[in-house]
Amino acid sequence: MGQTLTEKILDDHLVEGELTPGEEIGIEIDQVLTQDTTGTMVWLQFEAMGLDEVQTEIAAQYCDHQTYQFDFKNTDDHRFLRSAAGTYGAYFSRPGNGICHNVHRENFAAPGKTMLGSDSHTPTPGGLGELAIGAGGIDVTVAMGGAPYYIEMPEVHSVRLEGELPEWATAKDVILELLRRLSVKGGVGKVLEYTGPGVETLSAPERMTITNMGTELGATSSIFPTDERTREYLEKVDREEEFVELQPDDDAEYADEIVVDLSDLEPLIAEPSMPDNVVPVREVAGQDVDQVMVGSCTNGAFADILPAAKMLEGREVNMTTEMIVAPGSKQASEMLARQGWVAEMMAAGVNFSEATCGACIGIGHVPASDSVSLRTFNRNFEGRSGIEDDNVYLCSPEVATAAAIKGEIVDPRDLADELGDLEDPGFELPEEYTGSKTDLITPDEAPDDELVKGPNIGDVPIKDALEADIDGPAILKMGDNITTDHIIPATQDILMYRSNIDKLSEFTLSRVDDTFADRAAAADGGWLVAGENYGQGSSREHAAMCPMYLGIEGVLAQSFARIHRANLFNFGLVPLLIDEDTYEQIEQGDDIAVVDDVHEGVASGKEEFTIRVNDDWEATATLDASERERAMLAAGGKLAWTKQQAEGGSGAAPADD
Ligand code: MIC
Ligand code: SF4
Repeated sequence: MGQTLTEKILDDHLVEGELTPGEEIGIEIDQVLTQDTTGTMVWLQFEAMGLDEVQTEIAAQYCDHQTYQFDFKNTDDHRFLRSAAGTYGAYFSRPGNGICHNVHRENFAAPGKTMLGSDSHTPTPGGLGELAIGAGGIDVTVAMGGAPYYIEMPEVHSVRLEGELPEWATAKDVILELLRRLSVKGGVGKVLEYTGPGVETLSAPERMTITNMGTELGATSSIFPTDERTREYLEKVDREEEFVELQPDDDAEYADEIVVDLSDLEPLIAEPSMPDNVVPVREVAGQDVDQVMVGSCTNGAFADILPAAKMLEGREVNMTTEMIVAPGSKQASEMLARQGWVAEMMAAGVNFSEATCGACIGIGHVPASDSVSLRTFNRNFEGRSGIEDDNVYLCSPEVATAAAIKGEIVDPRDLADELGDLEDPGFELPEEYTGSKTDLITPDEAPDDELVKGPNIGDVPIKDALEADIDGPAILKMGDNITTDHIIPATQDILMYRSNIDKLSEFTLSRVDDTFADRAAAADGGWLVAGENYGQGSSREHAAMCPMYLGIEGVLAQSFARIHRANLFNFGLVPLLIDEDTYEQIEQGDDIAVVDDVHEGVASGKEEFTIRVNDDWEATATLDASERERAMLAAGGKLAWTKQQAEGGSGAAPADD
């Protein structure tokens, strides 16, 4: 039987297991990526594991999420990260050089490689045929130490693209259409592999908008085959020699297929406050818009900003709307500046931002109260923009710019009719990517060879081994689709404590219930209870680490998002699945005891545990876990397990060896 492209790359990197969906496989990782807000923990864990040198072909540390450095704590984090990259042998991308996914694709992403990154949008280079997966920091640490990455073999689904995008429809509309059809849970447990004749109509940056936002579907990864369009991009970034032609076999078998006819697409928009609330732009036209932002790792590339610049040539941003452009990389800023587009946009009324994540997580450009913001980003979870009850819409740069011109949401096709001289700017790649490399420090030229830790850099918390009994209150009951932005928000006031778990944990779940952290710390253990897709969104392991630090012992949920589920195992919290009836019956404050010996059950492979609620009724809760996950959980988490293994004689090597 023929292989899918995903299977080919996995086969090439397989060190353990078989490529059967649902089975655990171990794969070799070629590249790792980490960023400032997850990276400090990655390197502290690298140090705690006694590892002394990066083992992957490429490891790159980016400083991108909080580059304004409002507080010495962020600057200290960046200083620590530079020292860690130098000490252990990683590339270091200085604050302001750009968003990790953008800088990585410009400099390192290559067809056929595998990558693990401590950021959920790591799959972006899937648009260049790289199989890239987002993970919690400690998984990245271990992979960087040279050990395989273990993952449940995903199902490979084909997204067959047919036809060609009509005027004013863009790559963003392709992924919004998939979100409309499949929802934020639709990709869980799957790799989405793009196939069909429509593929060749999309350039590599357009493909990367799609693979980037596959994360919002919950997909493990998204990938395109490689072809002349891939070669074209690699040539333009001066890495043509890294081109490899990669296609699935003609008789490859996919678990399922979804067909998208590109020629049927029209400008789409995700309404507040979930990326899958997608409707045609025309349905919400006429809505006043206070703020427009073009940028982020989804639509912040040079070729994404160029259409906005062209649309604004000789025009002005509406008086009642503020427009901000935040390029995804300094290279994009530099090229736009050298070609005169920055001046053109400024003259039209645009404010320019540093190449940073910033506003995407509520750092800078926070919308006004009771206002509407249109963004070309990938997430619009409630409150993420930095203000509660926000109204953030997600759309393409073309739709965003049309709104900036008109001052209200408008389908760009209608605006073109109205203005008479507005043309679809199309999607154009530069002749070559010419930005300077000054801000990317190679391991060879690193100025540091020892760690520099400011006062805000704390220790990595380690949990004790799992106990026999778990008996405690349901400290918080939540609904479906709780995001990691609910669990540990990433706004500036909170983000600056990412390296200081003692302080960070005070903010745990504050967006759901601001009494939670105090109540959890006061209780002697307890549970979190949630509906479907608990922990969707980011890869931040702090969303598991902080509840653990506050004494939470387990999470009862109807289902878990992939990365967060792994993070719960990594930090020793027992993730148990419950059915809808049990979820409905449990009330916040109920006392929940596991009847069985939890430690013994976890270690011995037991799947069904009995929970007794208020000493009154019982239900079954399921632990769906591999042997490796069980061993880790029983030990108290990945770090405790790794240390145990090292003490047991396997040396300083990561336990996954
Ligand atoms: C996000 O988009 O939510 C983030 C901020 O990039 C996170 C990483 C983090 O929380 O540090 C992600 O996507 O993993
Ligand atoms: Fe940065 Fe936003 Fe992309 Fe996350 S989604 S990496 S915060 S730009």
